[in-house]
Amino acid sequence: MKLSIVEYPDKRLRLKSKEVKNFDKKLHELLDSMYPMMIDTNGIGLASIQVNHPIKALILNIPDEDGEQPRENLLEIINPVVSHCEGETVYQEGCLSVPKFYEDITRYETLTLNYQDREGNTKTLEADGLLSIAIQHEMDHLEGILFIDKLSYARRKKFEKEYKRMLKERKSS
Ligand code: Y12
Ligand code: CO
Repeated sequence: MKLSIVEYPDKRLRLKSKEVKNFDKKLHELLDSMYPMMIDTNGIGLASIQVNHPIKALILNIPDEDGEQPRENLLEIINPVVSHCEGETVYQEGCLSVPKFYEDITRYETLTLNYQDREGNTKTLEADGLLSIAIQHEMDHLEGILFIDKLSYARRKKFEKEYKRMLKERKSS
């Protein structure tokens, strides 16, 4: 399946993703195509809405202590629901749909996640650190929310100005 990343300010990123009901070949093909796309673009997380498939599916591959992302560490998360979260943490986030921008964002420190795997099996995961942050970032995508929406008014204004300039430069080069 050929995929490309949908980038801000594309309105398709604002759609609310639909629950996955069929755990079929089509879903597996999508997940299988998202993985190389994420790795080739140096990503650690990708929601299917970012490749123009607004369903509640996301993948994560948090780098290990050597900075490697072996495929066996890949998490495929379908229909996620956070059942518990606590604490607060700040991390400089980036997003494949908002290229070249990184901003400090406050998130819950730890969470408990209920989700389904690609076969529809129910799973529970306790997450902290980067995994917890990445889950929250990707789950926001499922609601049409981007990390830049969490910036202060002044920071967002600055971002919009810089982003516009970046797009213009990219177009002319
Ligand atoms: C912590 C914070 C945010 C997340 C969400 C997942 N974010 C990413 O995977 C971001 C990837 C990313 C990759 C980039 O590199 C390339 O595109 C080659 C990048 O650089 C540029 O746009 C130039 C920006 C972001 C998880 C955990
Ligand atoms: Co993102």
